[in-house]
Amino acid sequence: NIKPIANPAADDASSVASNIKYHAEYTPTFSPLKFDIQKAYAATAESVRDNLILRWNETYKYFHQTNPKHIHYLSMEFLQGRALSNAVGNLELRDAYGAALQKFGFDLEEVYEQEPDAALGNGGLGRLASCFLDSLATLNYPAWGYGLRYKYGLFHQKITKEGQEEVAEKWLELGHPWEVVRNDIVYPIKFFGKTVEGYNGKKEWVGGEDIQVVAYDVPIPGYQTKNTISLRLWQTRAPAEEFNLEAFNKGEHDAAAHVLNNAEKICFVLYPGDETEEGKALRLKQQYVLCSASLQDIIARFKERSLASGGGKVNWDSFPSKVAIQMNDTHPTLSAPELMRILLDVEDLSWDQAWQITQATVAYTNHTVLPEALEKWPLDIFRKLLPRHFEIIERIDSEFIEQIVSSKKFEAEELEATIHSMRILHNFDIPSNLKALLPSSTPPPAPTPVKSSGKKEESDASKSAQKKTTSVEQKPKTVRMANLCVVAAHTVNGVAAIHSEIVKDEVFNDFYKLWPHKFQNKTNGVTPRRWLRFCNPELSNVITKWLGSEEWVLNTDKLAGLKKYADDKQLHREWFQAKRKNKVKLAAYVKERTGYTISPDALFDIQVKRIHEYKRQLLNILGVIHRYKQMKEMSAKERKEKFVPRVSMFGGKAFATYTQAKRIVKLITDVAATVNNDPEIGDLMKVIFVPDYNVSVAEILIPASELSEHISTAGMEASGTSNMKFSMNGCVLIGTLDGANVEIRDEVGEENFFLFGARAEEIVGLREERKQGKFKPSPEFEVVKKFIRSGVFGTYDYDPLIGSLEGNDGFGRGDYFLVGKDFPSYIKAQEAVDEAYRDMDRWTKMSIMNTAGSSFFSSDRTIRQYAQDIWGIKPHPLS
Ligand code: DL6
Repeated sequence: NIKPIANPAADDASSVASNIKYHAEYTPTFSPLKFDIQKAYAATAESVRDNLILRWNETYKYFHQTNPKHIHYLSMEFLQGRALSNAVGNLELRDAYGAALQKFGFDLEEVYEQEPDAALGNGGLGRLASCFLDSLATLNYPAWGYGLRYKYGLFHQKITKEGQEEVAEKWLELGHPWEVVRNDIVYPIKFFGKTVEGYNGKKEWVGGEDIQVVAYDVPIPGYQTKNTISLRLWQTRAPAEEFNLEAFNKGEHDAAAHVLNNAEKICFVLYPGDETEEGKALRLKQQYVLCSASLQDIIARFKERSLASGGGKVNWDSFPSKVAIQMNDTHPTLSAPELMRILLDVEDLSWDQAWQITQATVAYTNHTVLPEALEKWPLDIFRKLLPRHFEIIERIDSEFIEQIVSSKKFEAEELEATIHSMRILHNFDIPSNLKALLPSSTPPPAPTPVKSSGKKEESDASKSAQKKTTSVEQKPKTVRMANLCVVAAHTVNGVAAIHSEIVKDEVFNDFYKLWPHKFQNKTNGVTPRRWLRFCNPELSNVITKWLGSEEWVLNTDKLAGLKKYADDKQLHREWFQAKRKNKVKLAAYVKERTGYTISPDALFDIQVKRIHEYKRQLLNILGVIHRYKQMKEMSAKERKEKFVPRVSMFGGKAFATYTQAKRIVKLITDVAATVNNDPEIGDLMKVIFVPDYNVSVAEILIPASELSEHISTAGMEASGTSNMKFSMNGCVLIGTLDGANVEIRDEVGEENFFLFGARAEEIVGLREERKQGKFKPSPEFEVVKKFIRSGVFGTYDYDPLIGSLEGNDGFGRGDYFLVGKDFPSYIKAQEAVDEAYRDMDRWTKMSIMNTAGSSFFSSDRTIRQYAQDIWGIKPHPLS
């Protein structure tokens, strides 16, 4: 008997229920008559979207009228997770929607669970982008997110007897109520073709392949504000005329749709395999689509607003005072040459004016020191696909060489080699006019052998010794995107204090010498809304009760107020109860997803992140095996005395072509199968691999965690952000001095962090020591490897994995990630964990101190710093 009404402003239970009913009937995406939970989700999402659309349109209108400077955050990944729970939380409509759904017999939490995660990311980089959008909206900054709408996401991970299997992610199959297609926002995109000189000497890019993009907008609501900003995702397509009807009618069906498929496949998957030329070209196409579409859009809006305020004339010099562009890693690097192309070829600006505008507009965040992630494009592919951009980059590169020479910051005798190591075009001859600028004393560079490509190749920029002998002869010519980023950007930032130092001292050291003013640090952060308030209502209620208000959700500095109660026994009881409820929930989830039963009384020890050798999930599982072997050699009584019951949980995806990472997944699941079925061990030890780790899974795991592992080889993890989420949720970290661990440990106190392992500054020396055969692994380490090889965990061939710890990793470098070196100190730190956990008072205090010390790691703090130090934007709250 609820009357269907369209009432977008509804915020009481009855009108919300009417609105849900209205959508179930009038915004149909499922058949009539039935009203099951899936339909309830779709109708609820439409209803919440009504609330958002009002705010969204108002925000757009307000920003359009007041025309403030905007930040445009370009990212290949946005790991948004579920939208419904987040929107209901940010709009503070939980009670109204909970009660409304109850009228139809549905539970709000269960309705939330119907939503598949928006699968537009891979890991920390993408989730950071999504946290940033939440903070930008919440803090009322004028902002846009720009990305691609991948039909099949990255992949859905299945765990089978063979290990990881990848299948297409079907997040769009049942529709996605959070996106609004903007049929009027369509731009052309060109690939291939050639450049010709036009009638007035202007360059024109002609011929080639022409496709289109159309905009899909996703609303991003702020918390306790009306401001709602947009994530604009581009979908590629071909114009209908490209469908060859004649061929189709002749029965040539594939050929008839060839152009359409070619356009659509650009947005099929995130990070398509790039081992083939086709794969590389597809990735480059994706990057260009993101940059070109976003730039055309940004410029169209700028022109419209500039014309309106400038009496019919566009004031190009004001562009950088209206537009900031952040390149999230190197994937959006083409933003710089694309902005140049449009300003030069379309808008007719001079080179100098266009370059000045571009440099004042774009900024670059580096998220990795891994050389294989600093992208380089083979010349042939790049020049063929983007001929005009190549010309523009050639000129940027030449002018950059002139700058290096005129700076006089580099030794004359090393100048030529330094130029080769810094310039954008790698392994190219220096143009003769520029060669003439070099001091005659510069000796010709000595030839070096061609390096193999692959994941262990070391950074050109970081290897200063190598730079001095670089030869251009017969080496593959590439376009180095990271170098282009640093040249084009006004600011380059790292994502944690230690990482930003490595960026300056190693990765881009020569660039730092040239332009010290460009380099900054912006330590990452996470949104306390999704990552504490909404995912952990149990603990949030305790925090709010003890702090006296919910102010901490917007001002995490308030969390420090918990410190003074860290010894209070009543708080300990409430804290423990909250954690335990979350553990019970996780245990049920684990049972459902894996079939394994785990005890909520055990210590929950979690490592969730992309599977990568440098993140050292291998060290974790070797530690587990060591523990298991020790247990097997003890009497039941001894076992119980020495070890606290523990569940070691893992989650994360291995990139489809990363064989070694997939072997690690296989080892974990094999160990789980053996240990979990060992009746002697029982609840003392369980090993779980949680399949298809994503944002929603993290929202269950993190609140239930007690210990979490951030155990990368020091100097290799740029920051990490899950470390911040865990700590914020009262989880104690075990970790190396790497990435943001360093700052977390400083904030929470060293007695509340289990530290182990070599330090970043020792790594080079330790690798050298190994190379020279001076390193002797500990006996326990040898025993663990032998134990695996004995076949106790099955017959899978683990030799390539275990062998990589011994000096036959295929690259001539044994144990590059120093697992063997850090193993003894890791084991010791794990023993200290057991000891601390036996004393629940001590452990609970450590847990409280982690939450209390996490205020710095809010993405609100990070975004304020970017806004002030890099983007020059100000809050514009809607009244
Ligand atoms: O800055 C976000 C995130 C960091 O927290 C991680 O430490 C870092 O690995 C990740 N970087 C990337 C880039 N590619 N790689 N590898 O995902 O960024």
